Amino acid sequence: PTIIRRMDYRPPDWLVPDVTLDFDLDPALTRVRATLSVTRNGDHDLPLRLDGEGIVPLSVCVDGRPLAQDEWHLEAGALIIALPDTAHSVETLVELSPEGNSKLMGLYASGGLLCTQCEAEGFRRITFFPDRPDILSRYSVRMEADKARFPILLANGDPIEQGDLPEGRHWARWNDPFLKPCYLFALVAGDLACNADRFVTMSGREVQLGIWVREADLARTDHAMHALKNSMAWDERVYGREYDLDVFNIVAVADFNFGAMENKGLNIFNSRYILADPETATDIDYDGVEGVVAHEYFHNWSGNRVTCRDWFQLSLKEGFTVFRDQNFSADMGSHAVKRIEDVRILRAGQFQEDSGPLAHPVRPESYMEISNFYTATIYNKGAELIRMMALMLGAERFRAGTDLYFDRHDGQAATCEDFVLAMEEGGGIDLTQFRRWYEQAGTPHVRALISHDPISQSATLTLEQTMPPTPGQTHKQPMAIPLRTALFDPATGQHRGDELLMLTEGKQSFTFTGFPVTPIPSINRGFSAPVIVETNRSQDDLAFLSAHDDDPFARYEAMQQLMVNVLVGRIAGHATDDATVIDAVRNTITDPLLDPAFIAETIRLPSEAYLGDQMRLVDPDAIHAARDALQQQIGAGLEPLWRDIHARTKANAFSLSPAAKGARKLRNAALHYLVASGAQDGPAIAFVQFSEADNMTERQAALGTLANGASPEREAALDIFYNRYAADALTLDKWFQTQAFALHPDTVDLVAQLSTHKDFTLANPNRVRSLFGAFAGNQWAFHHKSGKGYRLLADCIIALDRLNPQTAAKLVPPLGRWKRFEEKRAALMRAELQRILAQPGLSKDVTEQAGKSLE
Ligand code: HT7
Ligand code: ZN
Repeated sequence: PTIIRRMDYRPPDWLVPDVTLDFDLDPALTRVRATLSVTRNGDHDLPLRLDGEGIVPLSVCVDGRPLAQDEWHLEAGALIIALPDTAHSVETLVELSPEGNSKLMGLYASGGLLCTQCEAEGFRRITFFPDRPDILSRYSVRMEADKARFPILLANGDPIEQGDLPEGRHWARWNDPFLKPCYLFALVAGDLACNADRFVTMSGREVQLGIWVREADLARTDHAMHALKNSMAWDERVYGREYDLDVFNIVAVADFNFGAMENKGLNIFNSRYILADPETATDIDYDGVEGVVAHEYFHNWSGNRVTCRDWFQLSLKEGFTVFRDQNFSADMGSHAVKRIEDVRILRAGQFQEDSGPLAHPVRPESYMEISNFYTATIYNKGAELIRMMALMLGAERFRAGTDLYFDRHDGQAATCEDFVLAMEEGGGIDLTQFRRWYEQAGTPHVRALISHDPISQSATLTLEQTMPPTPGQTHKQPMAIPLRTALFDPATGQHRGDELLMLTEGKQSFTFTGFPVTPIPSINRGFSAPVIVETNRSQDDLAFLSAHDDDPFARYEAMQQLMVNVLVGRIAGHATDDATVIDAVRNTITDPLLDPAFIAETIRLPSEAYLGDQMRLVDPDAIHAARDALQQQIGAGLEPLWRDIHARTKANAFSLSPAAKGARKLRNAALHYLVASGAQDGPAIAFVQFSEADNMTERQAALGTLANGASPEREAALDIFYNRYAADALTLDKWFQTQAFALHPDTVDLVAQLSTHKDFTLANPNRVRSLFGAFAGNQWAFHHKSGKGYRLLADCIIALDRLNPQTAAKLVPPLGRWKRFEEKRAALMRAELQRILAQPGLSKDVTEQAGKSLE
């Protein structure tokens, strides 16, 4: 397959100012007639090239004249036409089979609906078009379909006209007045019910809001609607950005390759990020709905009004939009807890990516298949880059920078460099060195050493940065790293203020006077930079910070580091000071001033995967044993407290208030430790919670706790859960996921059995992710020393690749971590990657991921 390089970017040869699309919709056979006004861009005589994939033209007309067969040809799927003048009208006709489209890209059928997914390169599967994000066009769309099966016809922009046709058919026309790239095109046809509402913008315009779902799901859409209205108000308040069309529609579909899609005026969602009620959705699901609704809405400015010049600039819209949705969610709930959650996600996904064979810069230099670059690096690390710029600038200057960016590039396809320039000019800052964050892959390590001179009563903090090599980048330049720091006086428990230290050189020292004793440094407060900090702080220092740090993230971090040190020590066979950890947990859970949600986050043991990331060679069995033992000790050591917390956090009735959510989180953590303690009645208590809960947050947590063990309650609860929810796909996903995630010695065999269960299907990406995505994230089970786990995942990838290469490719990275495992496991993992690569007809998506994973 061809490699696309950033440096090869050239402006388009032809532009397409106007597009008219005519769809004759039918699941088996849809006809698409496209009329493009094309204009020559610059002085050249190059032909018009319209991308196409899996389509052939039934007819081609130029300026109304049908072309003969020798007046056009196909080249790697693209339609090539030589055109004499500077402006023409080009019309093509193609036929598609939406119900035969298992890739879920282009126009496809899902649960009786017809819908589209065009980002990144799906539009070329619908019609011939220059499928690149720097072609901005005005669209007019006419749809025609059977009225009984598809009573609702939606597209981008505003509805213009509609009418009935003979033989039970009907039609509708939608026009989108805004220039947009074709990846934002969308249509939906189906039998849908609407949760309708309205929003009045800051300039007084009324917008009709609609969330469209199957009739039976209507009652589960209120949270999404609430999130949408909050997002609209937040973007006005925080960024001064107002919505611009008369309607904003969201449609939920069951089969979707991703979370959601920000098509102009017609967002299409994976139903898992729209539907929520207490019976079936956990608090995490509710937060997911809120965050993704906001994310897609915020794209209207960061992505749609200002889009990307090419796909190397993907983080321009994704990193910025994640940063915006993270801040929105923090404003809607707890800033401290949201930051902890976001950092946990970053470390689990992005840090791991950055240290493996698939590491790439936030602005990549090359790709084979762009779908493989919708990564944690582009999204989450990209958001951290924006966060660092916002921190260095301060709120007001950051806003001046974003105002300049939006105003300057409205209606354009821009680059990451354009964003940085706007920050520099609008915010008044020099970001020359900071730009390396876009260029260099890998997570910087910062070694921080505190020393003290009693004579001058000064403390010196020496910071040293190193960047590990990553594929194609062996030598790195020092980064500009903003580190929020405070130095605590151990006697008073106070510090003199938070300072922003800029580490810009390989090694730098910062001296602070007026310290009669060695202070305890609190570094990277708020996780101000996405780096790995290594310090010479003792367990006592960490325990001190876990009790006194006034920065919630740093306080959480101190507790986590305390736990990591004990666990890593145990795994290495050292004697460890477990009492310090147990005391620190006791102090935290008995502190009446702390938010219960924060307590629950802080006392959680680091995951097995995170512990693996701390080791050069991962030993999954030793990690599991050490973590399990510490969990048991914390459980047993504080058993009366867990019982007390579990009892007192029981609510009378369900509420989504932050206090109620925090109580549930802490209650579940307490249950977890109580069961881990080995208390005889642990499983029975979990079973009662499972049976009596009036919400999925408590029910699924109890099920997960039971699934880790071997009690009779385990099977009973799994059976009850299945029988209760077998008919609800999103909830049944939880049944698969809970079992695949279970820290149970038989998980690998159970996942093999579940993959042949009658409710398992490769056709639905949510179901695949709930079983195989969860399993591949279960370090102990997946890395079973027999290699069974690797074979199971590889079998799934091979089978899925024939149906849905994009989703198959997302499952490859766990196999690429072989360098971090002992030779026997590493060889088994490599063998599976080689087996995958040897499959005839393997997709570009999986070829790229598996090929790179072997390097
Ligand atoms: N911008 C959207 C990306 C997306 C996507 C990418 C590849 C294949 C299918 C897809 N569906 C949606 C989602 C977002 O970041 O908002
Ligand atoms: Zn996005």
